[in-house]
Amino acid sequence: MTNRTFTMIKPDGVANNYIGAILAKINEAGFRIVAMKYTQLTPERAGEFYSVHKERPFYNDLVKYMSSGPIVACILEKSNAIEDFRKLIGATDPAKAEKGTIRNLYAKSIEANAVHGSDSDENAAIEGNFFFAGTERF
Ligand code: 3AN
Repeated sequence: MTNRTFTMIKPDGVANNYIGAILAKINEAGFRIVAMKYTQLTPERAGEFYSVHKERPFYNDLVKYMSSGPIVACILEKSNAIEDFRKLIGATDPAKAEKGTIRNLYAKSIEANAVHGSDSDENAAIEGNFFFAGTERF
């Protein structure tokens, strides 16, 4: 266990001015921000990030959506980071996300669901490196 996870505030979270509110929730829940970047993905880079979903029917729309506006990418640190962060953000579909979770509070739809959270230590490392490898110490 690495005690790290990776998150992205997605284009809807940024466009709706929820960066501050979402980062506050993340800090209040005890996560430390290890690296952070405000940027916009090209369709090619978004496609690469979500390549595990290539065969899913929503892949093309997801790639279009994730490259439609700026995002905030962060590496976060806390004990039990992966599981605790998944709990903090709630279910993929905000209609099913538990009350008080980030997706319950700030997301509008299953696609525009405000935040991403890694699902394993292995993917957290891959996703963190996708944004930060070779650019800074983290
Ligand atoms: P999570 O982000 O909760 O780990 P995944 O990994 O199953 O969920 O899906 C990745 C992303 O794909 C979601 N965050 C969401 O934006 C999009 N997505 C997942 N399921 C659907 C769906 N049924 N329709 C449209 N978009 C979806």
